[in-house]
Amino acid sequence: MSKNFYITTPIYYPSAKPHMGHAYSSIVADFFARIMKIQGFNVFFLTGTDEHGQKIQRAAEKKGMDPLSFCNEISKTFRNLSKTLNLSNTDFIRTTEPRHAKSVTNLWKILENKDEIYLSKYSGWYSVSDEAFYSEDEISISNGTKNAKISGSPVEWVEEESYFFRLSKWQEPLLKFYLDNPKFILPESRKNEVISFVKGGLKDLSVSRKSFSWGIKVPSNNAHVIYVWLDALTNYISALNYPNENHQLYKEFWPATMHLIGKDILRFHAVYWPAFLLAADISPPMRIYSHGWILSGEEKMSKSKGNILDPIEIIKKYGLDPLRYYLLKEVSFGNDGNISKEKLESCINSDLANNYGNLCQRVISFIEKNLNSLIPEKDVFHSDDLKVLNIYKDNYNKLTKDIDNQEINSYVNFIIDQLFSANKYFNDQEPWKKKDNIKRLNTIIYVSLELIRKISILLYPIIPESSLKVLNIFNISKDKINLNSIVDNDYLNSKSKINKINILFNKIEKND
Ligand code: ME8
Repeated sequence: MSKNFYITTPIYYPSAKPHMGHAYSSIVADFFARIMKIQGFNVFFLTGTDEHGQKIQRAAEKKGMDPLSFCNEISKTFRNLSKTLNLSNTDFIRTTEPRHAKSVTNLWKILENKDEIYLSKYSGWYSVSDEAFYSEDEISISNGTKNAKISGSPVEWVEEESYFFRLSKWQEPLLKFYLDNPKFILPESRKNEVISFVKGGLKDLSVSRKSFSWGIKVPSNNAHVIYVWLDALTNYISALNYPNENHQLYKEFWPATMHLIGKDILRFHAVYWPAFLLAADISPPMRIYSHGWILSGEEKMSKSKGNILDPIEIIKKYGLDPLRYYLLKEVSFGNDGNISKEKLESCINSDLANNYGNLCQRVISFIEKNLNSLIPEKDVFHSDDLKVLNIYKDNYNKLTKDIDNQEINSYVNFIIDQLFSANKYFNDQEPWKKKDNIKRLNTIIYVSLELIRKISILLYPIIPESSLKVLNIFNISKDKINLNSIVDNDYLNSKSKINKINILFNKIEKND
């Protein structure tokens, strides 16, 4: 298996400020980037902003700004959000950068030279909000307005000269590609959705617009701008220096291991993107994972619906790691999830403060009081010790399989079970009653420390800042974290001093 891992988030439209849905995709991608990193993978993690198209042009006009100044401003809020979310991204791409334009123009030329693109006329429905073309049967009428059934966004009639990509020609090759690569689209339910869409017949796709100018020009005909989705999808290779296919980044990281996206943009990623790439003789990515929506009440949270939750406000009130933990634990990955203050507070109080925080505090303060802050020397392990310690080794393969299959909830549940079992172990073993049997007392404390170390490593991709605070008591820094070390039962050096730790999570009082 290749030791390179390339993960991407969608590049977000800077038509308005980021919201919880964007934060969710980015946090999940960061989880995968970090967990692969601590398995020794060479990780490239890309995020960014998608800045061309009619939607952005209109949003800028509304503000009385030129599109680039408008994008400069809002793209910055997305870049700042990446920092606020503590993302470990390697790069942040903007589609208004020259490196990207070069890549898109090159891909266009290849497609045109291969006769995959031809000039004709488009007449049909277009949603500016989705930046998508819809056929008559994909439209419904409600309250006198015509909307796209799939997203509910309004559509308008467009009639203009346009270049077309021969998508229809790729129907059979795509179906074969899905068959040959059964895990290309996950979860399974989404794969079936895509396959039936493609089986339903593909029409050639309009890939240029003439009625506005904010975009990358068609190289052979400057009256046209390249369709924003063909432009945007190419970001995944422009960040690797495509068209320079000999560039180290391109050689190491393409095809991408996983494009993580929301289910709203599945068709673009699972149908159009592999078709463009196959047509240009470029390998498609290995996986498209399309997660569900973060709902506000029963509805999708979105800018156009005006029901957005501001991640910055939540982080200010509760802290980043609690939000990360909450989103990764409580949203059933792949499905829609509701976000509620009550559930977030219960995660903080029960799991983080009571379960993890307490375990660390109790064991550490016991060592400070009784063992001069030194990691004790262990004696032979009893069966009670081995039972709690070996579970990590016994489940290691299952855990890495969960990760490879994006079974986030199963991974988190394993950690929660181990937190309970570590707390129970400490309670049941009662080290405070073993002061006349120092060898046993030392062993119990050594085991408890090993459990804290193992759990903190597993928690690192979820709550990196808090986990590092705990690992710091053993002088384990970020670069030294290795997932595989959770199988060791005697990793810690006896006699070395443990560092101090402050309270990790404050409990939320009911009337806060
Ligand atoms: O579609 N719940 O950008 P976008 C969960 N520029 N995730 C959500 C969400 C919600 N309520 N709302 C948004 C675009 N997202 C294009 C992408 S990629 C080449 C171009 C997340 O700003 C989710 O990942 O509308 C969704 O797919 C993405 O943000 C859409 O972001």
